[in-house]
Amino acid sequence: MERPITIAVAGNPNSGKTTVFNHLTGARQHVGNYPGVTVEKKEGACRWNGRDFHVVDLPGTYSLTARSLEERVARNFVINERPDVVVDIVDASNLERNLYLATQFIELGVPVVVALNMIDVAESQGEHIDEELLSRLLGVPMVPTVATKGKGIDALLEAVVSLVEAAGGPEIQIRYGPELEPHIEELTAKVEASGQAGELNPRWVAIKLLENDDEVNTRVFDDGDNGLLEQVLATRAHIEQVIGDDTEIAIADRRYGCDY
Ligand code: BGO
Repeated sequence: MERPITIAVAGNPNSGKTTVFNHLTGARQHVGNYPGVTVEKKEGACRWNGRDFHVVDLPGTYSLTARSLEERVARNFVINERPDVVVDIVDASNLERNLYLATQFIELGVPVVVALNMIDVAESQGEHIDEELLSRLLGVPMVPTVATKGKGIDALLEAVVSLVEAAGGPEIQIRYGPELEPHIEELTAKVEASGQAGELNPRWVAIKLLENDDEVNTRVFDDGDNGLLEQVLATRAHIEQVIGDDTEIAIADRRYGCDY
């Protein structure tokens, strides 16, 4: 028998995540806590088109910077439990803000399907979203949904199954423009050579080090001095001097797709 496909349902608060989760799992769900923390963990199951799915509802987050408990829980689940697919529920009527989280899953290198939820709201505001173009630009499947009506949920599961069968992660890399890219690439090579990334994507680790991410700092630097720390500090200082902004802000701005 084929093993169930594990889906982690992610998204900004109020994107319709719970509505999608309920549609997928119906009454087949139970509530517990993520290990060691008082963050509620909803899990459920569904069967569709002859396949079984294990569905985990991640805490609603705007980002994966691991600054809040919810972000840490969502990020660690994806990194440590390695769900087959992250289904990122995006509020299509508030696309720019919601795609910020999607870019971070893409950067993590995990298989992602984006649900363009609340497409009814976007359309009622006169917006037309070209999901094929958006899908090509971000390198991940995009499925329009109206979760309250169950519209697009079958197509969402179909996209999940296709992705699992193709065993594919995102096809593109989020790029950070000519000022930051050379530094990210140089640091990525150093992270790779150091062997400190473990099973993580070295480019993701390099970006997180530049962002001064506490958890990644601990993971990489607690093993003693491996030469990376000096490089990270020097790169950060250089970026701040050239761009005139904090490195973390410079990275976030470019992730939002400002024109650089
Ligand atoms: C209320 N379309 C529309 N129009 N609404 C949607 C869609 C969609 O595709 N998907 C979800 N909603 P959650 P998080 C509500 O609860 O799933 C609505 O935080 C109300 N409640 O019904 O909770 C959904 O889990 C009173 O709306 O989001 C919900 O991500 C009046 O979006 C809201 C109006 O969905 C958030 C709406 C008492």
